[in-house]
Amino acid sequence: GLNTEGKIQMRRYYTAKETPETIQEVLRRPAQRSTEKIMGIVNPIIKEVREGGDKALLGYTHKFEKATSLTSPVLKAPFPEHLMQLPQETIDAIDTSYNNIWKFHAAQQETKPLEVETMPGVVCSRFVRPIEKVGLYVPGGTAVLPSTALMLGVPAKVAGCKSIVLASPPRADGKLTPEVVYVAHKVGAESIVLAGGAQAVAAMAYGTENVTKVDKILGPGNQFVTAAKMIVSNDTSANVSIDMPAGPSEVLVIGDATSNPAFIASDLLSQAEHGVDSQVIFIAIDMTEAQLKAVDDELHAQAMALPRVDMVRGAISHSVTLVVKTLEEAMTLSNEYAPEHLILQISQSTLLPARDMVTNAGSVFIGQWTPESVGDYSAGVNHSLPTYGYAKQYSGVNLASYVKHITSSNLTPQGLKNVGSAVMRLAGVEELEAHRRAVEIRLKWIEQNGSP
Ligand code: HSO
Ligand code: ZN
Repeated sequence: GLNTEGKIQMRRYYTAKETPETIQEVLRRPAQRSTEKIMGIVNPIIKEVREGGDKALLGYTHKFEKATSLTSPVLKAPFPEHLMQLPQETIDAIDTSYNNIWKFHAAQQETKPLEVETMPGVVCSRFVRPIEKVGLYVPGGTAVLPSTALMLGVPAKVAGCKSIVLASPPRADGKLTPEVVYVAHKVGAESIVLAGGAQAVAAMAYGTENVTKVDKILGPGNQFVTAAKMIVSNDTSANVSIDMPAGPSEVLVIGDATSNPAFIASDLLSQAEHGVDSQVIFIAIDMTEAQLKAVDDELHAQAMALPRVDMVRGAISHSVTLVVKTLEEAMTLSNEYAPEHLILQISQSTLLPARDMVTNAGSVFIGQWTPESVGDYSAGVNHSLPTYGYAKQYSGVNLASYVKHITSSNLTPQGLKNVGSAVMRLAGVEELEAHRRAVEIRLKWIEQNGSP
């Protein structure tokens, strides 16, 4: 249960002493609130915003954000200077992060179209085009997240999206944190939707008088935001897609006898402070009782000194330490868990072999000098990552999240001769006679007139 006063400590299991079923059970993510209940709340909100437009959207912002002085739900670029007044140190930090994120995502660009001649005269190619309009959801709630605005906005700009719409719930005074406005300005956002939750998602999916309807919605959020993203992406009349399902943040740290206990504890806590439903896992490879205790002691001592110790208590109450014998065993467990973040703090010579053994993870942090925080803010990698085991099938947000790949084919008469018989045969098998004849009519033409 929730550890409200005593020692802040993770439960510890020794895999050699437990059944695989028990280990699987302790690695289960905390249950999410039932989707049916959430859908019951979210569906009417979506309907209201879809039908009532700006007025309905503003109504929800007055109600949920208590921002009753707000008179328009949208702020259009250029954003007024006074809304992004910041200390120079903050500007510098945002600029440094912006530049690194830009470099890493720009390097993901495919510069020339892929072209393959599959048979003589049959040329297939693939080229990239940006998604025209994207909606970026930046959560409010217990923390202000300009870093999320960067992680979503910079690749959108690199990709060349024409319209970037940013949505974020305003404070009770109706304003957005100036850091987020500054980032919106830097990435060239055309507008900021001053709303949060399902209502913001609905506004971007269907459009309102002042909110631009977008083609894709990206960004993390609470269960209401996630449910809304799922609903609108399933509504063909909205014609909108989403990045991925999102759940609470999580980290899995792998350590061994060479790790620094204080560093390990600090990484576990940096994820645990995100929220009471976050989960952190520590896998210890062949560590002694004294070393395990050192990590526990550090975790408690560092946690007690944190402003968000209450969040940490909640997260740690459903977090565990697993003690294993080998790196192979640690990697097997990690791959099965498929963590959003995987931190490797193991002996230098095993770091790269371990990375090569990763099959499922959102983002990997290698070595003791690489805390997850650097990736959360400034290293250049994206922090919008698959959670809740979805790292098994989803990538984190990256440049490809903002583009479509379009293919083309281009045949010569000889190409059609080369591939035509296969097409006609298969069209025959499928009894789609018009398909077959579209080839036949051309081959006959060539036969009669000769190759042009
Ligand atoms: N660790 C979070 C991202 C974040 N951290 C934002 C700090 N700010 C994603 O799992
Ligand atoms: Zn974080």
